[in-house]
Amino acid sequence: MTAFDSARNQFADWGVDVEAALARLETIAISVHCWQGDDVVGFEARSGQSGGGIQATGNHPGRARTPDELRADLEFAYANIPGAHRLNLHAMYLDTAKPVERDAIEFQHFIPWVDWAKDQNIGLDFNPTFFAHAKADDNLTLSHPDAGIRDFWIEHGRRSRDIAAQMGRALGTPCVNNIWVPDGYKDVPIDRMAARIRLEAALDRMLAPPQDKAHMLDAVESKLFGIGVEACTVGSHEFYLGYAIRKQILLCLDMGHFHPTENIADKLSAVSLSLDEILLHVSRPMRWDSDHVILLNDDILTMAQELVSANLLGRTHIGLDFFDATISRTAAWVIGTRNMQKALLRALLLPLDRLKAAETALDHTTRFMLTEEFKDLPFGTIWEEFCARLDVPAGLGLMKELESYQASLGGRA
Ligand code: RNT
Ligand code: ZN
Repeated sequence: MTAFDSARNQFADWGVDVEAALARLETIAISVHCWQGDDVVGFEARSGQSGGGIQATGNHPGRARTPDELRADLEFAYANIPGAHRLNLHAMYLDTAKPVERDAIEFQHFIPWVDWAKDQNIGLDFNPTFFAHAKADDNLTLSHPDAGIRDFWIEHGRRSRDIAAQMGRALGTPCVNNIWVPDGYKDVPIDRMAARIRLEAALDRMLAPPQDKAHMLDAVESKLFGIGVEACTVGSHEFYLGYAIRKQILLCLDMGHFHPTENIADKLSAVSLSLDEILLHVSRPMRWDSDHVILLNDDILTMAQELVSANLLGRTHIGLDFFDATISRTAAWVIGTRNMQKALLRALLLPLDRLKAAETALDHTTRFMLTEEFKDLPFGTIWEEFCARLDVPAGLGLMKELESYQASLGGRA
């Protein structure tokens, strides 16, 4: 009997169907964020600094400097992540010979990405870029008091929605277009209401042109605070929760965008009662929205458990949002994405029916015994089998791959 057979039997003893869990896991596409590959710099002429409170720290060698380098790194990453996944692109990653202003971007500027995605058989997601730009230097974009600046960003957002729709149509899978703006105030504002009314009106205009949900889905992402906007974030959680419900669009929950002791997993069942679909930015805040690479820790495990237990996988888009420039960027992508998958696998391998029955019967002792005894089961053996079946390395073999790829990037300045 192989180690896998014996592990499968152990799970079966608890009433858990390992094959069903593996089959389900294989269908879950994670949207891998392009910006971990180059420290959120992008391919516009002005780049170099992200702005808007977003900052990657570190100077590890091998940052992708061109779209071709980024695509090569992504190909390597996908080859070491089991299953088929997606790419989450930002507008600032356009692939053009000449610079193009944000209010002039078009689908044609992203065609190399779309062709590549077709070739790789992956879906694309998209984001307008409302930071790292002279017109965002006040940390105000869609809520700026200057109507000209608001118009500029509304145009950028509308074009991004068009581009997303064309990406979705070209690839045959809806492209989630996520709107995050850095808007806020460093010090205590007098007129929060005016800023929020401006943001709402700008969003209304941006979202007014109809788009086909078969091709693109609108999402809005809230935030608690950022560097330089400590006193007030215009697009707060309450602002966007209400907005997303009223507009019947997706709400994006970023794990770094809440008070550090809030449990983001707990929010899924609550918001899903009022929303059709959810977008997640899976991240790891440390003391603040620091965007550390996700570990296989309790926060991620609880998130995955809620997605499975509340039956939300079918209407949740799982995106990643972290960036660490102190370690190999490709290793960050691969290990981070695999951690999300491992968390989902662990959730899919739980004896949820028994746990739910115990809870319904107020038998909290059984619930407690089950969750704790279950932690000793051989999850790692099942994960290794998943990797082997999908032809990607695990353990020492994976480390060797990651190290030699990183070593091959030595020529990049
Ligand atoms: C910023 C938001 C946002 C960005 C990306 C790059 O705090 O989390 O999602 O990280 O758009
Ligand atoms: Zn985010």
